[in-house]
Amino acid sequence: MNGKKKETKIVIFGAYDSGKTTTLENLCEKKTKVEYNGTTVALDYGNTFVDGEKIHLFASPGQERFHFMREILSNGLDGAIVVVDNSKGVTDMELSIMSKLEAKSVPYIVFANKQDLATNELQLNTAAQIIPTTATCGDGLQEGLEILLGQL
Ligand SMILES: Nc1nc2c(ncn2[C@@H]2O[C@H](COP(=O)(O)OP(=O)(O)O)[C@@H](O)[C@H]2O)c(=O)[nH]1
Ligand SMILES: [Mg+2]
Repeated sequence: MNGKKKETKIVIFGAYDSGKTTTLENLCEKKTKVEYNGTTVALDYGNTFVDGEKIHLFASPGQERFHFMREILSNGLDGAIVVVDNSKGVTDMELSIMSKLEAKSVPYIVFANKQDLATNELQLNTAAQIIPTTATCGDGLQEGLEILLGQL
């Protein structure tokens, strides 16, 4: 131990348009986006402090062609948030990310986002907790992050 305070790396996964960038922007005070025509091309980054601990948040691009970027972002992550657009339901890509996280024993939480538009409760065959969120107004985000941090 070098006496430095621990810093935590959280990666936000999810399909294209599920609300990852909006989630990150609402959780963080300082942020950087790499976008082209309004969509994330490389990554979003932001950080925040929870109970004095610095939390680094990265959001990955959802499209399949950015698979390599998700791999890079996943190096050394402490925990993950999977943002699902619950007005559309879970995608195969999100199910595959959840099974990879489980295989690597990475703690994660699912944000059932766009709750303002959703008509059903998100049902998943997972031990992970599912938190209803509305990223555009911030509902559920901070609570969800704190629940995840409590599991690390
Ligand atoms: N109604 C509603 N729209 C949302 C919510 N979260 C995100 N959006 C919208 O969904 C679109 C995609 O969001 P974005 O964060 O860019 O998705 P990303 O591709 O996962 O980064 C944007 O138009 C957001 O304003 C939500 O909770 N409710
Ligand atoms: Mg984005």
